[in-house]
Amino acid sequence: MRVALALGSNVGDRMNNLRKAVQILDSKGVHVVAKSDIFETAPLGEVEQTRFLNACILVETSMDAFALLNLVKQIEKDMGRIERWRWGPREIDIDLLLLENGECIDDKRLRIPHPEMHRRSFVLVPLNQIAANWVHPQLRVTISSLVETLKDKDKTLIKISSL
Ligand code: PH2
Ligand code: MG
Ligand code: MG
Repeated sequence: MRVALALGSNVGDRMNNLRKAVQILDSKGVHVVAKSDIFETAPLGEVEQTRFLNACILVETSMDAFALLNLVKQIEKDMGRIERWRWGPREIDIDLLLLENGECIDDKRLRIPHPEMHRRSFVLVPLNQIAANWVHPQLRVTISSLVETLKDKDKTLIKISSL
């Protein structure tokens, strides 16, 4: 199964946090097959907080989506993420976005496609670098056409580095 994941960090060494998450996933047998660039993005949420670094990756795994969810939650914890408020600062956030086969999941622990992904430039812009022709199974449009729907000012994220 191929899965698109979003990575975000705005606490500590943000770039190192993103890279470490990729390394740990790879070491756990979740094969990273594509990586976007790293972008610096304005925080979405109610309170003032540090700017995020965001990126997306595609992984190939034999795990099902729930096993992968358990793994990413464990990695977040092992990397020192502590519970704060919703949309608050985080050392590392790893979100399941889309399954390549178009499967949808609507569970209280996991919703795929990620319910906010189509509105978030910090997800769509990096994802468009590595999965432009993946289709959002509910909206029935490609990632590249979702990027088109963003306002111009949101499309221009600051590219920091490769992942
Ligand atoms: N994640 C959030 C809330 N706000 N803002 C940016 N720029 N990047 C994120 O990854 C992010 C956010 C909750 O997951
Ligand atoms: Mg998130
Ligand atoms: Mg999350």
